[in-house]
Amino acid sequence: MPRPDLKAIGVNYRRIPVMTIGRDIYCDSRIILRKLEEMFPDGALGATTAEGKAIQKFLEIWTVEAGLFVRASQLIPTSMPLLNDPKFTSDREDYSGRSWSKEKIAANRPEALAAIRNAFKFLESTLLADGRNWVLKTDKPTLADIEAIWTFDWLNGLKGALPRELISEKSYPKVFAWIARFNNALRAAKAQAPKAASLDGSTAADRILKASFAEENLQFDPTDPLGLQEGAEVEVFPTDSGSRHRDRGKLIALTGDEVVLSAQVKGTEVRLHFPRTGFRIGAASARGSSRL
Ligand SMILES: N[C@@H](CCC(=O)N[C@@H](CS)C(=O)NCC(=O)O)C(=O)O
Repeated sequence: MPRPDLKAIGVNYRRIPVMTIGRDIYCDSRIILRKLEEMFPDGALGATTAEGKAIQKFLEIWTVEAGLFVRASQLIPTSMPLLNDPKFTSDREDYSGRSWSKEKIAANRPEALAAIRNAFKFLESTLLADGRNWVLKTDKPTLADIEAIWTFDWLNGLKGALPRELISEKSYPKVFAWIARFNNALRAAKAQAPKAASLDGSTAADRILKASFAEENLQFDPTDPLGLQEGAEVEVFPTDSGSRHRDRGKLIALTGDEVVLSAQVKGTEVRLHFPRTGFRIGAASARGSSRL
C-alpha cells in the first residue's frame, strides 16, 4: 500500500491479481480465470467432462477456500530480510489480520508444515499416483493443473520454505517431476506467445477509462437469497484477507457466482466484478462499513 494505479481506476480492493478488459475490472483470480475461459474459448484450458470439471473446481476450493494457500504462506522463512522491516510487517498484519512477528511465524511453522507435507503426500498418492503427466491425464497441462500447482510451485521456489529433509524430489518424486514438467510447458508457451507490452499506471488508467465495456449481458437474479435490489448502493469486500479494503457502488449484476458494482472514477463509470465465494455483499450504510 498505497495502490495509486488501482485507485486511478476506482478500485479499493488491494489484492493481486486484478484484470481489466475495457472498463470491466475483475478482482480475484477465480473470476479472472473463469472470464478468460468464457471470453477466449479458442485458448480455453478448462476440463471438458463433468468429472474433470469437478476435479478442477475441487482443486480450486482445496487451495483457496480449504486453506492450503494460507498454510503455504505460513511457511515464509523467518530469515527473510523484509521481516525486519516494521512497515512491511504492519502492512501484512493489516492485510491478513494475524501477527507477523518472527516468534509467531516460528510458532505456527510446525502445524503449517504438517499440513503442507500432507498435501504433497495427497497428490503423490492420488491424482499423480499412476504416473500420469497431467492431473486430468491429458496430453497437455489444463486448468486443473494450474488450480493445483501454484501453491506447490511457489513454495518450491521460495528459498527456505520447505525443509528438504522432509519434502523433496526423494520423498515426493511424482509431485516434483510434475512441477518441473509444468515449468517446461510454461516456458514453451511463453516463448510462443506474443510479447506483452508493459504500461505505466497512468497510461494504463487512461486507456482503461477511455475504453468501452467488454460485457453486455449482465444478469440480475431477483430470487437471490441476499434480497438486495438491483441498483442498490452496496459494499463488497473479501472475507478472508484484505477485508478492510472495500468497494462501494451500484449493484448492477448478481448471479450465483458473480457480483458486479458500477462505480464512478472522475465522472467515468467502471464496473467491478467479484466472485461470490469468499466475498461479503451488503447494503452500504451511511455510517460506514459492515463488520466481518
Ligand atoms: N483469492 C484471491 C487471493 C489473492 C491474494 O491472496 N493475493 C495476495 C498475493 S498472493 C495479495 O494480493 N496480497 C495483498 C497484498 O500484498 O497487499 C485470488 O485468488 O485472487
